[in-house]
Amino acid sequence: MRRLLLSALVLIAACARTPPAKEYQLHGQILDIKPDTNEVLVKHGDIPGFMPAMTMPYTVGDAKLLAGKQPGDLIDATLVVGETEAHLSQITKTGHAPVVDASGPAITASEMLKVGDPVPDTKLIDEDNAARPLSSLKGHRVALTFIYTRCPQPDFCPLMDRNFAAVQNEVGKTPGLGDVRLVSVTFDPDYDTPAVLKAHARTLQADPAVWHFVTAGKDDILGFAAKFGVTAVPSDESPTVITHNLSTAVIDADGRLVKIHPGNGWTPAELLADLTAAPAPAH
Ligand SMILES: [Cu+2]
Repeated sequence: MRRLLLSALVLIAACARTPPAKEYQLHGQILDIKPDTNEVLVKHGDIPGFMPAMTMPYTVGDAKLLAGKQPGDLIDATLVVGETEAHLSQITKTGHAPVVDASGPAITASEMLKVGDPVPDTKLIDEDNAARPLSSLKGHRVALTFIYTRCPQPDFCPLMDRNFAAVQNEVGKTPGLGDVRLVSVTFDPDYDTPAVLKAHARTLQADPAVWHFVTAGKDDILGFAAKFGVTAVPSDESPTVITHNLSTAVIDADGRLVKIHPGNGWTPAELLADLTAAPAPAH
């Protein structure tokens, strides 16, 4: 669980056009320190305009920032969010308090799916405005990712789209992968209506028999996304820009989680290998 949380949330970035990194102040408590990877797990309050209160691992820009720090330390810190990474640039100890529960207090972690868990059957609506619950895809190996169509950051949602298009093309050429289905879930349901998703699918030359674009009510979507470690909040610079991270999941033919690829570093070849390794559905 801890490993999953760390990996899933390492890549947080403002999905925003402005190249200069943005800085946010956070106040919280250190729950854990991993000096070998320059990571610190922080339980923090709201970061206005960026993310709600949660427990998150952060990378530090300089290992020296962790010197003398201990779990339990109360801190003020500066979070620098660039286009593809985020790190703490400054940490000031302001006090110390007992750590109540270092093993599992994380809001996101407790909600996150573990490998082998059944993926919940959220009421999803596809680009044809038809019900497309995940249970309708039982018997298919599924790759699922999260996007929004207006994402201005080429290495984020548009990269997920390009990767899925590449996976779709390979699936079409590989007889043993004929059951595979792709699902792109929008976390911007206000804008990404079924009609918008349909136009987006056309632009990507998505095969409607293979690749579905789905939405749902906002609460349903955000709750569903959290299970994969995805947070999506409106940015403070523009109502059309959503600050978010990324997560791509492989789900087996029985609807159970096989793997999560956090962030944008995975390749279509890796996803195809995961899909190939998942048991093919029984005929
Ligand atoms: Cu994006």
